[in-house]
Amino acid sequence: MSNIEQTLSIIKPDAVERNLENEIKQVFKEKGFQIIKAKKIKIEKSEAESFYKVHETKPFYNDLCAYLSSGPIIVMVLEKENAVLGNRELMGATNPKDAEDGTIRKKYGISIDKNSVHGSDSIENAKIEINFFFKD
Ligand code: IDP
Ligand code: MG
Repeated sequence: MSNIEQTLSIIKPDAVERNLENEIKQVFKEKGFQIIKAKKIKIEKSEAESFYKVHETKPFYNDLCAYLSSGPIIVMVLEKENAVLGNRELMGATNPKDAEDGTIRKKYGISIDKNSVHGSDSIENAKIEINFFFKD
């Protein structure tokens, strides 16, 4: 049975700054993801705070929001069979040090905060996050 899903992916400021946009998009395409929508934007800190609201009680929340709003990012809607989990697997562990070979964070991530990509963690959150950046 086909189970086509969409998920939200973000290429974070550390990767955009290193001109990795096209290289990372190519990784997604090679793994069978269709890039349905993509735009380069810079968000305000208040928007990052809203996007990452689930983390508001964490000690790293302020730094995280400052970071995501520190420079241009690429927000994308990716589509594929089981896209949400597939993207999480392709991204690798949150801390690049723990990420497996072949994952985006292993290859491009610099540190736990500068880990190059964001990906939705559930189908429910994918819908919320896609709507956050792409309200048509
Ligand atoms: P995820 O991006 O793998 O889903 P989350 O736990 O949702 O990881 O955390 C969101 C983002 O917050 C991470 O991608 C990372 O950049 C940052 N982060 C998570 N844990 C820490 C931490 O312990 N210190 C600093 N930054 C963190
Ligand atoms: Mg997360």
